[in-house]
Amino acid sequence: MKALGLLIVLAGCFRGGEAQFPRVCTSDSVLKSMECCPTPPGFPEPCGGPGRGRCENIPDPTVEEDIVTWNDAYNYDDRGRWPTKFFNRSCVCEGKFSGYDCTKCIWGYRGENCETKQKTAVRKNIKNLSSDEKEKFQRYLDLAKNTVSDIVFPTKFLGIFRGIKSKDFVNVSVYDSFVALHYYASRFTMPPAISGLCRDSSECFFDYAHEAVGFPTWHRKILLEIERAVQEVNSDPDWTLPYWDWSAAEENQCDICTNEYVGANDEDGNLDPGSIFASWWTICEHLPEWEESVVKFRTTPCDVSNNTYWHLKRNPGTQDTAYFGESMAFLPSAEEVDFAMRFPVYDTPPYIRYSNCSFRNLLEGFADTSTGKNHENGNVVVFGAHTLHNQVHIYMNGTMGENPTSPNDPIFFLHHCNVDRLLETWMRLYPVVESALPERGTPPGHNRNDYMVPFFPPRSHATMFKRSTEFGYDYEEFYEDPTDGNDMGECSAAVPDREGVSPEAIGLGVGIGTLKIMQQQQLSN
Ligand SMILES: *[C@@H]1O[C@H](CO)[C@@H](O)[C@H](O)[C@H]1NC(C)=O
Ligand SMILES: *[C@@H]1O[C@H](CO)[C@@H](O)[C@H](O)[C@H]1NC(C)=O
Ligand SMILES: *[C@@H]1O[C@H](CO)[C@@H](O)[C@H](O)[C@H]1NC(C)=O
Ligand SMILES: *[C@@H]1O[C@H](CO)[C@@H](O)[C@H](O)[C@H]1NC(C)=O
Ligand SMILES: CC(=O)N[C@H]1CO[C@H](CO)[C@@H](O)[C@@H]1O
Ligand SMILES: CC(=O)N[C@H]1CO[C@H](CO)[C@@H](O)[C@@H]1O
Ligand SMILES: [Cu+2]
Repeated sequence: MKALGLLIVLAGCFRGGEAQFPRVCTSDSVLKSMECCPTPPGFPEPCGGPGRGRCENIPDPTVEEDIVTWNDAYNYDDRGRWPTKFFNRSCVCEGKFSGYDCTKCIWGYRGENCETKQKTAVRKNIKNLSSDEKEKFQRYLDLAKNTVSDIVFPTKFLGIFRGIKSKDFVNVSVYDSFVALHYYASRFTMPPAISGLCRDSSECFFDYAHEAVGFPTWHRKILLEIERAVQEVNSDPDWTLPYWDWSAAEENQCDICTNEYVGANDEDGNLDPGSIFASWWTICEHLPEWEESVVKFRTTPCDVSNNTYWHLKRNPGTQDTAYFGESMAFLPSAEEVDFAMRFPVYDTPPYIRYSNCSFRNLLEGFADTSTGKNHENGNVVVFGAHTLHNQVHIYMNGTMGENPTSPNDPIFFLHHCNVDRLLETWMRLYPVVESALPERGTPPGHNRNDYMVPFFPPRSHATMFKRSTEFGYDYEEFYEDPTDGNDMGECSAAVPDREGVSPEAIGLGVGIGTLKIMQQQQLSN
């Protein structure tokens, strides 16, 4: 196994995009000041100065009534009221500039002054890549895996004690910075002393990227960030992340689990030495908190620089079906995707994994693709309870199966690129209005204007809820119009009239048709 010391350091060449935390902002004096407004190299002023960027106070968008409901999370968890536990000032860039010190361009623009609109980038089906492009995909990711990032991560929680120090932050590679980012956003359990305050188990953990309404927007952001990072590390601004259309895979089995793509594996789930990914280490796996508990909760961050112990595991199709259900031996089908696509309502209260008749919850995979409803029973895994996005993770039976650390496997980004393509398909079928995202009442970090944890400088979910072309990218192909079928399972009675209802007229953070569905739910409750 390689250690971080062996990483290729590109003489300070690589400069991260928008993630926690720029190394330059983790000196003791900067941490103490709570102001992360670096002066970019060659510029006289923080954030580049007039015309490029300025240092401003970070507003706290937290809805007060939510704090009452989720008090312990907002107060204990460092991620609550993100990022104000760490920084209260950051760069606000002007014009088309972006990044933590305003030295980058917003998506879709490039050039010295970021004024050149680039041609829309097209994310391709990985099965359609030329052999040259396939080789590049592997080589580019591998270089990102072996280059030090200028983004660092804390190995501690501030917790109720304050005062995190420079020495509590560690280096990671560019690729691993995205694993670490995802890990940091994922499920943390409250320590027993504090979890005593939770009303039920669903309130005793907090996940800023999953199991709630912010899942698609959060993952759209991480894809854009890693795509940009891979481009920069490899000096190829035209590279795009491919997607893997798992619903089109032959016999619903992994058709890219070969050395041509992400690597073949043996029967123990180890990658074939002929794959470049066989040499990849993984971080944050097999922590004691996971091994001890079926639900694999954790209470502490991990040392993301510790990369000497574990490597990738993948064993598609061999999942324990007695526990997870028969469907976990297969990838989700195109019919199931079509089913989800018929749901015009983006999300439904309470905007979590128990939401019924919600496009978001179907896509994320906590709703049954024949009924449209969640049918879990607390933390007990129910057969068939995991579909679409979740099913792909579990099916892989390995590193991908543990949600917090799943991005260790490069197939994660191909999978999520496809999930984003499904989101984009939905966005082209139904009106994309900000009011589809709830303004309040979600778990911490998932409201429309909440900042996505732990991206930095802060950026809300609402800013990601736009068509992909607004971010300068598009997909090679979309799903066919699924509106030709009309089966919506147990939600069918609520099939909305697609004509003539303006989402604005409905108001209250819901899209077309929601009103009827909500009325229907009230009737059936
Ligand atoms: C930001 O935090 C610093 C350090 O605690 C404090 O001195 C300063 O007043 C804060 N600024 C704002 C705008 O809250
Ligand atoms: C982290 O990486 C930077 C840049 O390569 C280096 O200057 C610094 O010494 C590293 N820190 C640690 C703790 O290894
Ligand atoms: C790295 O992680 C392994 C496995 O969890 C652990 O045994 C080891 O003590 C860790 N090393 C350090 C330096 O923390
Ligand atoms: C979702 O539907 C299931 C099955 O009908 C029901 O038990 C559950 O209470 C519903 N959940 C919500 C949040 O309404
Ligand atoms: C645009 C294009 O060539 N699309 C093809 C990509 O590969 C899939 C699956 O192999 C084909 O179905 C598409 O036609
Ligand atoms: C890594 C992993 O999840 N391995 C599991 C794969 O599936 C078998 C059962 O089919 C389990 O025993 C392994 O633990
Ligand atoms: Cu995720």
